[in-house]
Amino acid sequence: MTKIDLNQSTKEEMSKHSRAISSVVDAVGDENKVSRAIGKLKQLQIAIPSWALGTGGTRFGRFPGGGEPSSLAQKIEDVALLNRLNKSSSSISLHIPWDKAENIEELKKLAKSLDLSFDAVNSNTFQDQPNQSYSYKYGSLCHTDKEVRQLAVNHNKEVISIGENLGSKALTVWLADGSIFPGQHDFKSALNRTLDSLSEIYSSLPPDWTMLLEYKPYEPNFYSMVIPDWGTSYLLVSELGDQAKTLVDLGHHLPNTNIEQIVSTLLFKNKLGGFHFNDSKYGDDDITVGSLKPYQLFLIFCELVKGMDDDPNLDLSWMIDASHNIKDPLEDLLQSVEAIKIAYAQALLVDYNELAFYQNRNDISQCQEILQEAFRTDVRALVREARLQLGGVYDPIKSFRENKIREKLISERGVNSKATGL
Ligand code: AFD
Ligand code: MN
Ligand code: MN
Repeated sequence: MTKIDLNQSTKEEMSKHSRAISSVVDAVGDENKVSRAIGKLKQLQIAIPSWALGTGGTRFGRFPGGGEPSSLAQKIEDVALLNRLNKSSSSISLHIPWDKAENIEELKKLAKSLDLSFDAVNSNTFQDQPNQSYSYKYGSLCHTDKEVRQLAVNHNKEVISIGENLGSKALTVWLADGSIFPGQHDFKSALNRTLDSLSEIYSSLPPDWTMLLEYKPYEPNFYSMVIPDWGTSYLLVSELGDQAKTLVDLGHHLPNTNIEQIVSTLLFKNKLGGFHFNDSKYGDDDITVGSLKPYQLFLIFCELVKGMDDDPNLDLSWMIDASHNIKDPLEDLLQSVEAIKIAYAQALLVDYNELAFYQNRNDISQCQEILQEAFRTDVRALVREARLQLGGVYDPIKSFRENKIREKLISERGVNSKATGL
């Protein structure tokens, strides 16, 4: 593993930081509220997707940088590096079979030695694996052939048992199933077969597990997806039972969809399972969280803070799902975690009783004033204070660069395969 001795925060940094904290306290006008927010920020840990530690690429090409991980051990080590910097990434979400490993017991020891745990495990029935007995070309859990559906069900059951061995407590199911042409699918029978397959998977869930069911309006199918929207996911997870919940992937909505309202509706029925955080302009762009729509992210967190206030036992899966093409994957992930924490910190500043007071009076301007006052408060010092209290660094990106972590990874692992094109 790459040996990194992190520089400590400088005196200048620390004096700047204490000035910044005092200005937030002045802006908020309530020191207790600020320290409560810092306490909650320390608790929020974001799972890092194993598939985002290297360059993802698109169907038009992949331009990998250097030193990217080429084994699950190296992916675990990369998450540990992130967590040493930000102390907010203490778990990894695996993708099976990409992350299947012979030496799993060794990897469990490695993760434990690095204080990392395993979050949700993701199944993969959107690709055919070598020597696969049946093809997923025309779908998996929805397929017209029972043998294909059974293969996909068995794969999900295998993923659950791998996850159990790792201490994971959730299975994420995202289906690429759908149709490209009108007439290809009978919508109702495809949905019914999918529910039937999911029920068999659900029946093998350990009692303390959750099935997280994603939805997506298009891609890789372009005319219809079997689970295209939150309503279909909600319909399915409601049929399956209490251990099935909907997973909201921010990039899985058509442009201008009101995601914060979906989050609130799912919370209303206790069917919000968690998130795949990312950002996007038009489609499932999987780019850095908060890089385009920070206000949307803040509004989502406002619903979450209200939801957590209503139900202190609300237990969600907080995960990133991103694919990096032109930025350093580790820098991108550091920025994404920071953006999530900033949105959370801003949402913690809103006085929801005051907001309700003005909502009940239909004083819409004042409602907006309350929200935008919080959104316009620079809370980075709170996020930094929470990180420093946990033993993280003053500035993760700066520290990543000053300590030449990428250069060290390149010298240890070499420059990865050349850029690929069509
Ligand atoms: C793709 C899918 C979906 C899934 C992820 C990991 O759109 O978001 O969760 O891959 O399998 O982004
Ligand atoms: Mn996703
Ligand atoms: Mn996606």
